[in-house]
Amino acid sequence: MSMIDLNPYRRIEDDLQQLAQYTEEPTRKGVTRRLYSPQWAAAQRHLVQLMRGEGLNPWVDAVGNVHGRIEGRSRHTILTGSHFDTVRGGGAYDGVYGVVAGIFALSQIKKRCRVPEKSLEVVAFCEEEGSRFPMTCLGSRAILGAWQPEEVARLVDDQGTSLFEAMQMNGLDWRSMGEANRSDYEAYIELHVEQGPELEDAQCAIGVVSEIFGQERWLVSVRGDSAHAGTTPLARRQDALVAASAMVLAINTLGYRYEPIGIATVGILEVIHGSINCVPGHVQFSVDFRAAQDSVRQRLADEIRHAIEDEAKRYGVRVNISPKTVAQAVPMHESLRNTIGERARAIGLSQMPIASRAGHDAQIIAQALPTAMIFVPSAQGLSHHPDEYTHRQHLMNGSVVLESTLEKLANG
Ligand code: HGY
Ligand code: MN
Ligand code: MN
Ligand code: MN
Repeated sequence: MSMIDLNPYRRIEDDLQQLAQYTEEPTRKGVTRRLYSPQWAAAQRHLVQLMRGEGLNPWVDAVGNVHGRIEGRSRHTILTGSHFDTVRGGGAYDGVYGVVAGIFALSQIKKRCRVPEKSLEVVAFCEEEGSRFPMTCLGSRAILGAWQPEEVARLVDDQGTSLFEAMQMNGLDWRSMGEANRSDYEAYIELHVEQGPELEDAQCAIGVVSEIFGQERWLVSVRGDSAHAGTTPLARRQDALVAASAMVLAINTLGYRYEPIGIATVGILEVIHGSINCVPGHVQFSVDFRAAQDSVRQRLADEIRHAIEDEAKRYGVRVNISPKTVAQAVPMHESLRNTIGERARAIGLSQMPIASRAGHDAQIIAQALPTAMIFVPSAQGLSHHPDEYTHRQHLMNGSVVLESTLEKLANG
């Protein structure tokens, strides 16, 4: 590292702190920036300014992704970037680190070699988390044309606002969504915080992602019978919450059984019209489950479904399972992985292969283009958490490896 002047890279952390101020819940710790909210729109404008300041001629596409570009001798384009939405109460690094570092990498390359052989582009994807509408990776799906109009037309948030209405409020027209689709991309490199503890535990600077776990999200509705909390004998109840609790525990037991090749989580559980003196009659909960291979995810899905149905029978309640989203497991591109590994080695950084248990835009893009990911350590493995943190040195390390990889891919 000693040969590289890292001083200019320090601003990446400052930029991330500035972006963290665009949050829907300013009184709550952490960052909440869901798709098409006013704070999302403010962050989008900030990113446009940032790219403009670096001479990357930014533009916003038909779904709200922000792009910046260096025109090379050829139109063939190497793409980098990540997303700038967050989960509720998320951190300041997940997603937007890859965007800011990508902008910075392009600006450095532009200063050094005015016209690269291939074009370079950075994209800030509008949405990856699925934290407002029940769909993930809208931004990356849109640039690949990998979305179904019927599916997108049905999306509604928990306030009853449709995706199309939310787009309209941001000056976007869903009828033009197809225009975000591009065919000049040749490869995609995404830099991201690890979001887990492996790199920190191994004291390793750079993770070269080997594969991304596939994941599925379900919504489960449990219907029993609401009743009086004082007068209804326990044995006569059809308590939807007690049944759902048994289901949650069964899903957790399956998670333990599949770890480390699979994992399962209930993240939302809600008593519909619950009240303190009523036996709960209707409960809804989410299931998020993931696996390294699609065949394993399929097996896990069957077992979760069985467990839910078994508990429903035991407690005399009815269940309805609606699958919401699926993303397939994907390996990362071997020669791109090698290039990242070589660049990290040349810079003198330690590295290791690592599987991603988190979902990423790279997971969608890998289905169409050679794709790879670079990870840097997350303090205590925390992510989707207000205390998500990556040390400035790690932020700089990842940026240098990204920049070096992009330059290599653009110039050969
Ligand atoms: O949920 C995920 O894996 C990702 O962080 N969106
Ligand atoms: Mn992310
Ligand atoms: Mn995330
Ligand atoms: Mn069974």
